[in-house]
Amino acid sequence: MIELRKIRKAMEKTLDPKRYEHTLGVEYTAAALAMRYGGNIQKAQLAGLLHDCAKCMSGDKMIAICEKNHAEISDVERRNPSLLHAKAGSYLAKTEYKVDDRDVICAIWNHTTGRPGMSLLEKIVFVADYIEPGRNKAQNLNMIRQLAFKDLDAAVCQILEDTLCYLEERGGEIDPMTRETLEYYSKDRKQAAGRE
Ligand code: DGI
Ligand code: FE
Ligand code: FE
Repeated sequence: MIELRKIRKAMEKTLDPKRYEHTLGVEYTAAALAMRYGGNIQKAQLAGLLHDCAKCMSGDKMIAICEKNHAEISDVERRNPSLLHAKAGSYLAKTEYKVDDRDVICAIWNHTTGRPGMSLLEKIVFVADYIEPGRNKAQNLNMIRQLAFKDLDAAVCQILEDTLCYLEERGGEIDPMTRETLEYYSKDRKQAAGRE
């Protein structure tokens, strides 16, 4: 396993101080969630540390990294290149930081919109990103922080609902994947409730 200490140093160099603090917050929150749900703690830390590694780049740079790697860039992503920091970051994790673990790469790739059928690690990074202690703006944060340690899928669902609500209020363009993920997790939960 790659040395976490080295990655931490690299992130301190490449990110601005606030983003670096956020990154450390996601690292240890992801570790705590991995403990709670029996996931791989080191992988959670690694994915947490690297999830925003492309965040401080320009939109053009992120587009260039994605094009170089032949990633499809949707129209929504082209209009909102900040969405691409997840995909660009996942390529950087592979090439610059030598991560070869598929699950870690996917957790970085999907950390902004989520995706239907996420692995445990993907859900952990998605949720840790939203609830780490440095976050203070989103509504329902206290509730979601508690929920995250009780029912991870329910937390994923609530985060997506609140994100969509925030984007709708703000007039932000919605990536279809954000909606698909919510549909998947709300359906899943309704079915589970029906079985009880
Ligand atoms: O990179 P972070 O700020 O730590 O967190 P993130 O990668 O989850 O990105 C958060 C931002 O992404 C937040 O402002 C909401 C936005 N976002 C999530 N889903 C969508 C979206 N933005 C747009 N335009 N469309 C989406 O579907
Ligand atoms: Fe991010
Ligand atoms: Fe983040």
